[in-house]
Amino acid sequence: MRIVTPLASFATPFVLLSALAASAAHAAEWTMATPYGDASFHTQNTREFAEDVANATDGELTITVHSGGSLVAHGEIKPSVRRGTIDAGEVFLSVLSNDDPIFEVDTLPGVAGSYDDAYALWQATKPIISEKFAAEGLMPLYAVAWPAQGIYTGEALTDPTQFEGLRVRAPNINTQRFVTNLGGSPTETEESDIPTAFSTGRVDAMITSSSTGNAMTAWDYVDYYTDANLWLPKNIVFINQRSFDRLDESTQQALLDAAARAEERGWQQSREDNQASLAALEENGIEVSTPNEAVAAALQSAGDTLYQDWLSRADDEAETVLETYRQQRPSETNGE
Ligand code: PCA
Repeated sequence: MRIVTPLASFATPFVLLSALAASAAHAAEWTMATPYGDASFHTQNTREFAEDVANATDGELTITVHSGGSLVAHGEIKPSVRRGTIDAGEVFLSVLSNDDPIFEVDTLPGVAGSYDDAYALWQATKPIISEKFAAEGLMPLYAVAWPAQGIYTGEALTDPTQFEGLRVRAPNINTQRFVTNLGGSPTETEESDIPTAFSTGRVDAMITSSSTGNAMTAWDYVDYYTDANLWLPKNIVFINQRSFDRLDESTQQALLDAAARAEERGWQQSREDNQASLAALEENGIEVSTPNEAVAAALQSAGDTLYQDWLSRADDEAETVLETYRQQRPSETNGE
């Protein structure tokens, strides 16, 4: 309540200042963690999202993005957002596969091998993924695909027997299983640890995208990229539901609108970054090719095993969602 005094004219600057202080105290300052470095288009998109939110809310909500796993390690991001230690996080969705097999639906071969299909898969699985997040007090904001995954090697990959004993860096458990199915020896390695893994000789090869190969200057360690179009896995950005509930309605809406823009921008950036990164790999001396018949057959068979393995773990709801997606996916309906 404002107390009117005869000294009101003197009090005016004070009242103004307190009003400012009150609105500053009311403004929300969020902390967000992502495991990916600043060279990744995902991180660039996320930073743009944070700026967009600050502008759209006139500073009522600011999000400070800590990249490269600098604040919270990848495996701790979801638990930290759940606890509310941080408000927002970004993770490689499929690293959550131990929580539920549905989270690795985008790292299965033969399910979605193009951007259009990958986007349709996200639309089809979003409700069930959101439901699982909600059960933990989390709210997904947006998800963006990486370019298709391929294989970086020191030698030209011409014969599937080359996988035997090959130490391959993989970004998640499913890719590790895939490497094992091929006869290789997988190691789960974070993006930020890729240079050390190669320079200390812990790995000889890696599975990732054109974008990550480019961002991590793969040409320092390997000479060949087999663009195998394995799958297009996603990153997901999510927040603590209680943090969201504390915002006023217009700030909530501004956040959701900025998230929708970030999702649209991110998928476009992914397509563009894929092209730019493939060119950058070649410019820096990496030979880019597609798998020959023998390698393709081995990838197919390793992938089939991976898929059967997933089916044996997934629940009925996940299988039903996947079946519905399969019937509606763009490559099915437009005859690609
Ligand atoms: N880059 C991330 C995830 C998938 C990708 O293309 C990585 O390799 O860690």
